Amino acid sequence: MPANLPPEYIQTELRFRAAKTPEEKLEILKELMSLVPKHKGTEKLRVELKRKLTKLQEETQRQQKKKGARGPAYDHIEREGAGQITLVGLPNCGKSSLLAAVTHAKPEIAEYPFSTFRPTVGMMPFEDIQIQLIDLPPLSEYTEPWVYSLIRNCDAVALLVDLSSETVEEDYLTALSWLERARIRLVGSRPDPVGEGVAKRAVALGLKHDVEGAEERCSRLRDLVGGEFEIAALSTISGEGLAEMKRLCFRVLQVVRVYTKKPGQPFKKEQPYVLPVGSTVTDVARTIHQELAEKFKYARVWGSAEFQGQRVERHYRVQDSDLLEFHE
Ligand SMILES: Nc1nc2c(ncn2[C@@H]2O[C@H](COP(=O)(O)OP(=O)(O)O)[C@@H](O)[C@H]2O)c(=O)[nH]1
Ligand SMILES: [Mg+2]
Repeated sequence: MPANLPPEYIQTELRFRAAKTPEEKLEILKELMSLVPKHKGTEKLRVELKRKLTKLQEETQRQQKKKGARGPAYDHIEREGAGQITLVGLPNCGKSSLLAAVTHAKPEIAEYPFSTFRPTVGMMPFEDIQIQLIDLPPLSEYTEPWVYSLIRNCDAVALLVDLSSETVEEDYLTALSWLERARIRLVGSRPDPVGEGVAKRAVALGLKHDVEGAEERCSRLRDLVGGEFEIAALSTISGEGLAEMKRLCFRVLQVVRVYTKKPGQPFKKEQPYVLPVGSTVTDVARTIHQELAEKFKYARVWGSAEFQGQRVERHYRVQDSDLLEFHE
């Protein structure tokens, strides 16, 4: 900090740092700029403040536009890939680090406090498909309603628990109770139709498994989760557990991948069709084309059927990794 700044400057800067909204920051920043004497020694500071001003002005304009145009900013994120999973947990449990470790996304580095209050989306490759992950602000008394909207709208929740915390049980229950207050109930891979609010399929993930004592805390967590959800322990620093975490994410989505080929032609591995578990051969045909769904007579299946290339009827349920051939 350059010398010769008036004492009010320090006071005002403290207020600037404590300010919560961009609007508030903008006002204080203008005050701050007026307090800087104009001479050679403060030139760098003035450039820096001007840069912040421009950024804040852009930010407030963007937010106002969003508010005016379509209400709350972030409560819907377009689904991409095989399914959408939200990363949910208490502050500092390692959500953003996980997103950065398994996708190409770069969770925002916060220059201002509010800039961390945004969802970040990344695509996580799993075998031959991609799973969409959404990094969210933490669950706390400050959590904004759009965070819960995103959780309600996603396909499944990854509930993240910090294994470096002495209070894993309490942390886990606190996270659940924040969700409960928002009328979101986490369920295992078989959704239960009873109970209040929205039921969301979930997996539990213990993070920072590399720290001392994490294994012991993880087994305490396993006892508590008690077979309710599947659980994996992982570390973004050592990379252990990441492969298992991806498998669990795929499983919790409850989808199957199906490949197709034309009769008489060799199988060329391409992007699979992704459908809900329980889908039939006819559902697959409909995904390809309505016309095909109407006119095919039977299909041959390689994979789940008893015999390779077995002829199956329209209501045959496909399994993950099945290869299908439609006959008209
Ligand atoms: N030891 C260890 N620290 C981690 C790991 N993942 C994240 N952290 C640290 O935990 C802190 C919080 O991480 P962050 O991803 O920002 O958490 P978030 O607030 O939940 O998004 C940071 O200081 C990270 O460096 C991990 O696997 N092992
Ligand atoms: Mg974060």
